[in-house]
Amino acid sequence: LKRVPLIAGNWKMNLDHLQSIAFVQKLAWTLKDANHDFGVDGAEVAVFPPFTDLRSVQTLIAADKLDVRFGGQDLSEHESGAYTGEISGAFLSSLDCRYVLVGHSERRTMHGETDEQLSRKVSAALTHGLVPVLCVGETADDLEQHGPSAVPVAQLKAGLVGISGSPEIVVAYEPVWAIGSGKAATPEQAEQVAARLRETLAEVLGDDVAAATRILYGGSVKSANIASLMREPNIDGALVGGASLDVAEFASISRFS
Ligand code: G2H
Repeated sequence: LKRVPLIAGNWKMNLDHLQSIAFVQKLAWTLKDANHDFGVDGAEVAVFPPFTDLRSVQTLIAADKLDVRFGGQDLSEHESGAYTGEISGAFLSSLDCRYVLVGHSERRTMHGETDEQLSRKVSAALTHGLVPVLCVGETADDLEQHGPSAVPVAQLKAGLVGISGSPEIVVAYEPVWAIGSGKAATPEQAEQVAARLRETLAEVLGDDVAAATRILYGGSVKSANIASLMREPNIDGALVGGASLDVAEFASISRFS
């Protein structure tokens, strides 16, 4: 079974709505110039702008029929109501988001998001037709105490509680020690955990879902390391932070070079 690679740019709290328009326009031109020659197998490209940029990004992508997907960086576990500051899955769907990040380590650590809450966010995303990109990953302490896969596997299992059938989800393995550090995991390290995550998907949701689900690596991905990561059999793309803010660099990553 062939999984279409996904190169996803997590802008975090960068680029306002005007900057986002300029960025997406330039990205589309850069990708077009390369004749859509994305990577070896042709990667899908997605961006995750701040919520306040989503309307601009949606409008531009629709108007210019750009081959770029987009999604939110988070969503509420709730449907609607008195949740000041929250954004629902329905709101994201209504803006044509295809994806939504769930449980990025910055949300887990800075906003205290728990595994229980994240499984409700995964359900909320699926309910609204969004593809959740469930982020998992261990800290340097976890790595020392429990080895490489234990925490990401536990987070994946916990995030899938209450999920059944054959949902489309994406899993992003982001070792916390590699995020924004300039020090990515080696392809071998990333592959070892990705393989365990795929086994876990098979245990929880069955072989077909495990075979179809894309597993991304995230943490200091750049054009200089993407090719070696993409050579690993269980790595189907990347969630890119800092390097996704530079159009040329992000376009280069989307071509795995
Ligand atoms: C991990 C990653 C994007 P960076 O947070 O999700 O960021 O590529 O800057 O390490």
